[in-house]
Amino acid sequence: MFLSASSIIGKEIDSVLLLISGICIALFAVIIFITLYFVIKYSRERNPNPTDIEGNPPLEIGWTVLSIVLVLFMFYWGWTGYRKIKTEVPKDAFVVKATAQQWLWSFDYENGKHTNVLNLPVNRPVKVTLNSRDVIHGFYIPTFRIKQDVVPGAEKYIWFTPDEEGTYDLFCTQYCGLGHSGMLSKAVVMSGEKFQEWYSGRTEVPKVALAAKSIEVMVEEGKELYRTKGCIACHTIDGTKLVGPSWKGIWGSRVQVISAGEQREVLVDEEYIHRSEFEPQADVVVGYPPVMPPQKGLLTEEEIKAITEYIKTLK
Ligand SMILES: [Cu+2]
Repeated sequence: MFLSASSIIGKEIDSVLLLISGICIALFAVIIFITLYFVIKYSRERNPNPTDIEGNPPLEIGWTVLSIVLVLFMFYWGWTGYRKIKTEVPKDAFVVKATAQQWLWSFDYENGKHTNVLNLPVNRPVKVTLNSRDVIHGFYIPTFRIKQDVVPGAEKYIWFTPDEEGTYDLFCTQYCGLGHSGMLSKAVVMSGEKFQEWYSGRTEVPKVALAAKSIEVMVEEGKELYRTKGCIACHTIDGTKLVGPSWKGIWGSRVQVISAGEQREVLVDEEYIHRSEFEPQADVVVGYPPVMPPQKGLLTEEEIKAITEYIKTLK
């Protein structure tokens, strides 16, 4: 029929919507039918002398009461679902802290895991607490049928139970600045075992192995980080200007930057890329706004190296 929901509450919301739409379509058909019937029955040809129609109390009371009951029934069904979303968070809900900032999402788990995609176990209630580092953002996962504004300084949350495994879109729904349309992420719903394996860290590459990584592996990782860490929202790889300069061909080039109010020329090398990640405001490329969020705490040294290797390949 249409794209079905992938959460328990989502399926309930869909059935309420379907029921209300069904009632509306049925009423519409009845009203149109009766209207046409009277237009024909009382046309001038069939009814040359206008008929004086008196009121009909039983009929009038009947449709008034019936309409009230119908509207209250729809309200009740919608209200109970809404109340569920807003209040009844199950005690055993899995808690994830989501942080929105211009222009990326990050997620913190109770055991210290930190990601840019929302990893979740299937069939377990999840409570996502919502925090903003800057402006108002909107947390929206269409397939779960949930949406909640993320307001700086306010404690907001949303909860749901994903009941189908898969990878789903996660959007920001409040216009939050130049990179808004690129503020995308994913919700990945996995089986309980698969999730536990990831959550307990058994699938992670041990730290010692990192030193031995080949350049090819690092380039691939950099490419992945470019998308998952939100770089893609502001930097293109095809030369197009976006909020920030394109990465195409910058490696080894000389760029004009503003450093502490003064213009100077710098070489794009490892040191410059590192500084641009951790202190983006230190050197701002001429012609671009100083809006990049510092990546300290969001990117590790290894990840910056991987991104640097990736940038080197963008000739
Ligand atoms: Cu946003």
